[in-house]
Amino acid sequence: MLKTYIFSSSLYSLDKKTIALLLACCLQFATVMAQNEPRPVFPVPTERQMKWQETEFYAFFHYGMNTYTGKEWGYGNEDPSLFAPTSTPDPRQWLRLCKLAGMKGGIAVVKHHDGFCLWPTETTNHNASFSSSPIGSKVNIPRDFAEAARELGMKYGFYVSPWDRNSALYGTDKYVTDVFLRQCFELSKYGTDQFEMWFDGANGGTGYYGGKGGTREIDSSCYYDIPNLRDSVHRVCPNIILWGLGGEARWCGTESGYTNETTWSMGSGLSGAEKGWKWMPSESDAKATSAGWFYHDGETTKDSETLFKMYLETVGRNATLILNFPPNKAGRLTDADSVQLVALGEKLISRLGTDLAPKAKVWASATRSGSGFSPVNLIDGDKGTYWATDDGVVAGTIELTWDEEQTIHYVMLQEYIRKGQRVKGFTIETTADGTTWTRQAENIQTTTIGYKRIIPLNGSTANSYGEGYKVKGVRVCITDSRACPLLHTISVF
Ligand code: FUL
Repeated sequence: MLKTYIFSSSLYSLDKKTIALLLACCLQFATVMAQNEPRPVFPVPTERQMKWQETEFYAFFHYGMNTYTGKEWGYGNEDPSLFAPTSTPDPRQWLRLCKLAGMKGGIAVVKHHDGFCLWPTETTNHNASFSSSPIGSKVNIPRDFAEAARELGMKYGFYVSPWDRNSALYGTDKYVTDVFLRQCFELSKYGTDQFEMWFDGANGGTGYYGGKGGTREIDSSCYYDIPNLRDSVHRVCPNIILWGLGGEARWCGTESGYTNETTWSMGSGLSGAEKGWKWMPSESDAKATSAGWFYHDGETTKDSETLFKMYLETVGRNATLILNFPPNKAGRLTDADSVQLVALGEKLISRLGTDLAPKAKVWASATRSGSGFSPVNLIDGDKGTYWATDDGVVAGTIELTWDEEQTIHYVMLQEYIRKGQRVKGFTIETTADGTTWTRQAENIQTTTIGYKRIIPLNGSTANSYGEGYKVKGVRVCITDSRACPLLHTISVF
C-alpha cells in the first residue's frame, strides 16, 4: 500500500518527457520479452574475457638475460653487461612470422624471475639500459613490441614476473608497492590497449635478493595485492586480462599444448568444472621448441604437423593456445622457426580455412519460440545470432545437407557463451546417401563445447586430416545441456 502510494505520488511529479521515456523503456522490455530471449546460466564471461577468448591463438616470446646465459631461471645476480644482443632485437620479425601462422597476437616476456627488465625502468638498475653492450643498453622491448603489434594489426601483452630473485625488497610489502605494481604501471605507458598481462605463479624461494641470498616464502594468494592491482590496471587498460595470479583466466594444467576433451570455462585445471562458480577460461602455454622456454643452442623446432595437433588439442577444446618461440642471441626467430610457422599457417588455411556450412541447407528438430532463434543463425557467419531451443528442452538435432557430395574432415561448434557454457553432451553423424546416418569420431569424448570445439571426424588429432569423408549431410545431436542449448556457429571443413 505504502509502496503504491510512493510510486503513484512520485509518478505525478514526473514531467511528460520522463513519462514518455519510461513508457519507451517498458515497450522495449515488452519487445525483448516477446522475443523470448533465454536467461543466462551463470557464471558468464565479462566483456573483456569475451574479447580475450576471441584471440584464440597467440605467441609467447621468452627473451632476456637467460638468452645469453643459457639458463631457464636466472638467479638474479647476473651482471647487466651479460645482456649483449648481437644485433638489435626485432619484435616486428617475431610477430610478422607468427601472424603468418594464423596467430592473432603475442605476449613478450619483459621481466623473468631473474628480475632483469627489458625496458628502462625506474624501479631497479637491473635492466637493459645498464648493459655495457652498445646494442643491449638501447633495448626497449615493450616499446618496440607494442609498436610492431599495432603496425601489424595484432594484439599484444607482457609477461612480468611477480617473483623477482634480484630485488633486495622481495618478500616485503615495499617490493609489491614500489617495484612490482610500479612496473605494471610503467608498462601501461607503452599502450593501454594490451590484451593480457601474464603473471606467473612460480616462487622457487631462493635467489640473490640484493646480495642477501637465502629463501623468501610468500603467500601468493595475498602478497601481491591482486584485487587492487586488477582494479587499477583495468582502469588504465580496460580490455586487459590478468592471467594466472591475476585471476581472470586459468592455466590449463599442462605446458604441452594439450587440454582435456572436456574443458569447462569454470573451475580449474585440465577439465574445469561444470558447477564452478566463477568464469575462469583456460589457456594452454606450450613450447614450439624441443626443451626450454628460452633460446638454447642446439634445440630444434617442432614440425608444423605437431604444432597443428597442439592447436586441435587446445583451441579445438575450448582453451586458448599461447605458443612459445624463443628469439635467439641476435633477437630474432630462427630460420627453422620461420619454416614451421609458415607451414603451420598454410595447414590452418588449407584444413580449417574454407567452411562448407554456409552453402548447406539447415534444419533443426526443435527451435525456440519467438523470433530470432532459427537454425539459419548457425551458418550466417554472425557470432551475435544463435540457435536455441525452448526452456526445458535440453536436447536437439541439427542437420546440414548439401545437394552435391562434399569431402569433409572436421566439424567445428561454438556455443553462445555470453549466456553461459551449457552443452553437456553431443554426437556427430554423417550421411553419404542422405538416408543412412553413421556416428563419427566415437572415440572422442564429445561432452561440452564452450567457446570453440573442433572435432576431427576420423577421431585422431595426431593424424586428423586423412582422406576425409564423402558426405551429403552432417548431423549434430545435442544430447544434454545445463539449460536450453545456444549455439552460434556450426562449421564444416
Ligand atoms: C613457468 C616459468 O617458471 C617458466 O620459466 C616459463 O616462464 C613458463 C611460461 O612459466 O611457470
